[in-house]
Amino acid sequence: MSAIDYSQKIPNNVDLKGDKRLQRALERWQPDYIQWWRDAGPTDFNEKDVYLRTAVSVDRDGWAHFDYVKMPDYRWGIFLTPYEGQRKIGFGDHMGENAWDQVPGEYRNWLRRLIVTQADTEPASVEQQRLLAHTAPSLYDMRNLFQVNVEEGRHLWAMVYLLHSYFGKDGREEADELLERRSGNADHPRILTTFNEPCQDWLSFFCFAMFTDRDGKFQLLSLAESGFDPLSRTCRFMLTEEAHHMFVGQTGVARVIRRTCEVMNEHPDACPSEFGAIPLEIIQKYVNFWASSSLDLFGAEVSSNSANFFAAGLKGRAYEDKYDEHSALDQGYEIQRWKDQKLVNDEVPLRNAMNEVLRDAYVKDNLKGIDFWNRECEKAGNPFRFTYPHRRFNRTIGEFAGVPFDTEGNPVSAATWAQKEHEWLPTPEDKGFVKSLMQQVTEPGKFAGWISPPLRGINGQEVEKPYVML
Ligand code: BYC
Ligand code: FE
Ligand code: FE
Repeated sequence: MSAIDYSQKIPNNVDLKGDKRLQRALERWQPDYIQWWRDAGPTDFNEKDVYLRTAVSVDRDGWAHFDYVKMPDYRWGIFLTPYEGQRKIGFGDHMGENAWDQVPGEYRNWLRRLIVTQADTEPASVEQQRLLAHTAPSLYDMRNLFQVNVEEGRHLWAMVYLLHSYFGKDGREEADELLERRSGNADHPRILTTFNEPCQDWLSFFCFAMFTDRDGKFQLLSLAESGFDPLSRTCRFMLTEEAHHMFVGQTGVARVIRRTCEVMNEHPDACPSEFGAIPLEIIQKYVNFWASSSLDLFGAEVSSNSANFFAAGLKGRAYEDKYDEHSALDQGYEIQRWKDQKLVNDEVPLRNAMNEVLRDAYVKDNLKGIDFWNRECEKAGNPFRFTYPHRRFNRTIGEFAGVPFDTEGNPVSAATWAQKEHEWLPTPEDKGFVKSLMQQVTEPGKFAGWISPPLRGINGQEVEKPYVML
């Protein structure tokens, strides 16, 4: 294991001090990053002590250190999983060749674009979540929000390290622009759709962490296969942090469901909204929105970009080792397309379907989370069951973009869509109601009335711990 050098301004296990030019470039970027954090990150909590996990090594069992820290003092560092001898490229046209320690000239632009797109999502999510602490349902939840935020900040660092180290002047320019785009800004938006959507209440935040951070998991898995070794090793370490983000999402929604079921059992003849809980139908609509928006993040079903990335060995499939064959040549993939107002089956070359292959794996992973939520209903004796919307529902990217489908994937007329939309997606009234419940709770161990407490605290601590010192 390579040691983390904490005496440096930028904690790292990449021997930054051995490369003075790079170190200086990153040290010049650092104050701009902190300024961005103060301008666009969590507002008004920068002077508070927060019980946070910091990555201090890449040791499987001891990588995290928990302590109180003020967020701007968080030690955002650069950690790659250790070099484990010469890796071989595991797929595509360069299968079996040595993985690259430098960027191959012919793939420079594609690789930069992939890294910039990945990087852009990280600060975007922090921007989307910047006001949420003001309405946190507990100190436990506020701390989890900040944990996710600082780690997304670290993921930005991870990508900026690659841009600065391997892409010269244009890499440095891209790194600067990452601090200039803003989520939802009409003139200067973030790159991908979902990262420009407002995320202004905690039900949205939990759905985002469940569905959108899970896109992160799958994109990182596919980039972890990359023939560009520094990217692969960076993504591998990012994945260790990502698990907690999805935990926050999945258990967050589960706790909302548990609370609603409890209220419904206490008041079987009333709408739970009368008692300050969120009706299960509204939760389902939020699920429909964030799930469908996040499905767009995999790109078009048929994509020559994805074929090029795979052929070049830049972006593989999640868990590429599990496949028997790694060239993906001379193979087809069965997909559905929307042609002449009809759904038709079509077989496309497998390499062109790589976005869809990754989306398949992602959908499967989400279904486990839906089952987890339905167990909450079952335990409470509530007959309601959550569903995952069909991948054709409410899409804005790819084959089904802009075409009306119901949540089960059946094509519907524009008139039916207009009539039913309010049953499928949150209405302004739903959002208004959810917003009306969002009141900050700051007493340690206390929780807002619309959400149950978690089963346990963070890092073996009690739920009552003052996770944020206000
Ligand atoms: N929004 O050939 P296609 C995370 C564009 S999340 C807007 O299908 P491709 C995180 C596309 O760029 C993980 N535009 O595209 C989560 C292309 O543009 P050009 C983020 C979109 O390239 C929570 C055009 O449409 N990581 O880490 O095969 C919190 C044609 O489409 C969208 C990555 O995304 C969209 N949704 O696939 C914090 C990994 N979809 O060339 C963090 C890196 C497509 O015509 N990115 N377009 O200008 C990629 O691998 C690919 O860029 C994509 C797109 C899979 C996103
Ligand atoms: Fe991330
Ligand atoms: Fe994340």
